Amino acid sequence: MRYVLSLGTNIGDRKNNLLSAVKSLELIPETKVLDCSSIYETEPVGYAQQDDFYNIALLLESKFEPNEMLGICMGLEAGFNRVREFKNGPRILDVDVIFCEDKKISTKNLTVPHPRYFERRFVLEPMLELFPDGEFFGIDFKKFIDKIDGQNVRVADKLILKK
Ligand code: PH2
Ligand code: MG
Ligand code: MG
Repeated sequence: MRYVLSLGTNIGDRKNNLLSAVKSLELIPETKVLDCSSIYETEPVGYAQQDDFYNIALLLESKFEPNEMLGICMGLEAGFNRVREFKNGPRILDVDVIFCEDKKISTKNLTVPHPRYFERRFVLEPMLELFPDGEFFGIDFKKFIDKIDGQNVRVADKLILKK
């Protein structure tokens, strides 16, 4: 199955946090990181009094079902000793499932597509770099970008991954 994940961090060595997270994902069996966006430095959304984030989008191919992928993402966060202080607050690593192909999932623990992806430039711009047509499995996500006011993002760096 093909997944789009969004990763974010605004505590510590942000680039290194992203790099270690991607490396950990590459170690998961029958899971491949097919593509990775540039690193975007992004204004915090939702709670402004915190440092800017580094965000990336990833395209993954995995045999795991969405609820298992959620477990993988949460396991990654736990590996960084992430502490959940408050909603939208600072975090050392956040790994969110944005899309699983064109599946729609709504359970207690998981909503796919991600319930707020369309109002977040820090999710959409890195995704647009991976899918320049602005769509994923027929989902037109590009149309949302123009509706977003503000939320500055800029390409800040790149992760070098071996193919
Ligand atoms: N994540 C949030 C809330 N706000 N803002 C930016 N720029 N980047 C994020 O990853 C982010 C956020 C909740 O997960
Ligand atoms: Mg999130
Ligand atoms: Mg999350």
